Amino acid sequence: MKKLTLAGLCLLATQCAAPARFDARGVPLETPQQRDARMEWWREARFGMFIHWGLYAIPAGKWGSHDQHGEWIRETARIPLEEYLPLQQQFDPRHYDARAWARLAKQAGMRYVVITSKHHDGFSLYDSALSDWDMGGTPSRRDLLGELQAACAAEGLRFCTYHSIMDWHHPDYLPRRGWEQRSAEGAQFPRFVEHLHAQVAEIVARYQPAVMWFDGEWESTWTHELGVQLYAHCRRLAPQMIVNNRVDVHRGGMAGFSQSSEAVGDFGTPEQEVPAQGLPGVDWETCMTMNDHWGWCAADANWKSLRTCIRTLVDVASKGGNFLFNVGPRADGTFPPEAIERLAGIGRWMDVNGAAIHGTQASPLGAPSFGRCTSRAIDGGTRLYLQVYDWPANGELLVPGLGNDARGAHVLATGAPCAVERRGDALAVRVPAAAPDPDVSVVALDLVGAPIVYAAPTIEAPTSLVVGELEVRVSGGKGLELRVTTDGSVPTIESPIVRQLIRLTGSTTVKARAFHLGRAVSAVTERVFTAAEPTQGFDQPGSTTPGVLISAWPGDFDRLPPLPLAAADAAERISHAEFALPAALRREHVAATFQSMMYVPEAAAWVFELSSDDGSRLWIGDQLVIDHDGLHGTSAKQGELALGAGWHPVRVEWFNKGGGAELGLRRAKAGQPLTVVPTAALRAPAPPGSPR
Ligand code: H79
Repeated sequence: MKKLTLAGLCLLATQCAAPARFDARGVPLETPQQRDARMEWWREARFGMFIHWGLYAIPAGKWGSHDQHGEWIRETARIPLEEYLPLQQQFDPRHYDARAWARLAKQAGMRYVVITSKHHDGFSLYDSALSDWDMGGTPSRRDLLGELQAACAAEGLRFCTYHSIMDWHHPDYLPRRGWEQRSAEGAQFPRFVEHLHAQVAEIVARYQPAVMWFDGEWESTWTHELGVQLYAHCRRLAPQMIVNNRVDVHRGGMAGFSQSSEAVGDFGTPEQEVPAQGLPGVDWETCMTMNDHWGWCAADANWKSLRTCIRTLVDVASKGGNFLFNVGPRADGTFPPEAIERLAGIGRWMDVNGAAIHGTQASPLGAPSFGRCTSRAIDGGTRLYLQVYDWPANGELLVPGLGNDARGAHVLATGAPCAVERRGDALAVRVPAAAPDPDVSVVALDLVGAPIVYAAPTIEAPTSLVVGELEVRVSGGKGLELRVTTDGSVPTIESPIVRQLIRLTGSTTVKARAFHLGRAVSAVTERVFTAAEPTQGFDQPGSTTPGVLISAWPGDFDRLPPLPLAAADAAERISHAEFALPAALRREHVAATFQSMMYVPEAAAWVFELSSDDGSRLWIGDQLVIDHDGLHGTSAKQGELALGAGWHPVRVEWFNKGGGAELGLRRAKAGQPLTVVPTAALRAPAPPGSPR
């Protein structure tokens, strides 16, 4: 028998320890615990550096008379490819010092770095075997990513890459820019997808990025199916790698939140904004520029103040997200001094207050009036980091709406202990007269046990319509008593405590309030439920043609135009199986109505969800059920209506101005999961002129 070497044994052991198992889509299966383990470093990190570096740094934002371009310069200045190509020979990163970059990130308190391996201009910032439009074709041929990867490793930072799906250079990428003369003849998008997969494999093999950050997924050629394949590809290449949600479609524009439960991707990606309530229940990361551009723009002087930088980091952490803060290096490989200054300032703050950011959780109390809050579990209790923007003039920091006893408090910067007293519903922390930091001062407040927060209860039901009977759930903070009324009165200590679901049988106003230790401790939450008589359905659909009749009109609209009801007036008529776009309508500058009779199997409150890019409306009979008009990326809106069993006339209006085109209609009996309306439940009116 051949002797197994040690290396051979290790190989066997890893293969046996992790038998790869995949779901039907080819994505490796993982338990929630395995997912938590994979995400652990990223959740702990909270703060990372985004680096947008590429050929666009050479013009530095200036092209002709305009000096406010950025990494989009090829598009925004409409530069023909042959005029952009020479930049490759001019790229000379002579002062690039990866160790210096990594040190700046480390000293700022950042834990990971995400650099553009390829941006929308298609230029690979590394020597790619799959392209000549790459670093390997520049005079210096330096391995910029390799140097940064090594520097990150030396500083204990995770190295990650950003790779654009949209590609303005690859001949097989589609669509072409509207203004571009470049021929699309012979272009085959599937070949581009192969190229993309191959580049991702190359980057993973060479640089082992901890995160693969995709972008540019919104164009019409990129689909959910392609997203799933690319996600599965990444996770098969590197099972522990984290992949952002822009690998898939439907991220809901700049809000960055995946709209569909089918969507793949490990975290949401709000861009240039902090979601007001965070994104509860999902991992997310806000990415943001330090001035107004991602790529280097010499004339952009609109730098955020140090205070804004620190407060944005604090704000994101208080909502349970990560903050990916951008630097656009200059073409010579140096960071602009304004960026260095801010990184150093953030670092000075993080040296003192980093414990209030790294490894913390969202505020259990929302945003207190004095600023923000993060939290962490400590032995037998909870530490709240009170992040004070407005230092109290009277030396007393009031934390309202807390039921816990305090174990103590101290100023994070100095360790100085602070006395804590109960003051009604609030804990009052005695703090020194002077704020320890001009921008955000942190006070650590230790509580006994898990937070008992005097928040108003929530009242949940799958619908606000009562058809027959409806179950309503009232819930609220741990350790609190929830009392409800159904007669419109304000809940008191005499009102019944909710122990389970409440059953409604007619129009009812439900009011709920939290009580603790015999006293009302929250505002009153109220929700109105309305008894609804289901609209009668027809016994017959009045047509035997399955599906939907679409009538379309060309035009450049910003909102839904008044669309004629009569299909006879349409410029174009299409028969289609469902409320979705046929290939012929995946285009710009068009509006359409989709008409059908829809079968409803059961009298009930029905919930509908209309998703579209751009605007749309759903009518059932003469009821406007969903108004989702306006210019927007793919996003969904819901509405509800009580419908009787039988056939109902349904009309969807839709338009697309530019960019991607999407339309989808899903429905469910209230409380059930939404599904696409099946073709079998649809009968299209016969097109005008056809025999009856
Ligand atoms: O790399 C940086 C930018 O160059 C890139 N993302 C960051 C991280 C970026 N590309 N485009 N944009 C930012 C703004 C584009 C917004 C839109 Fe859309 C694209 C508007 C319509 C299509 C995405 C999809 C947002 C709304 C719908």
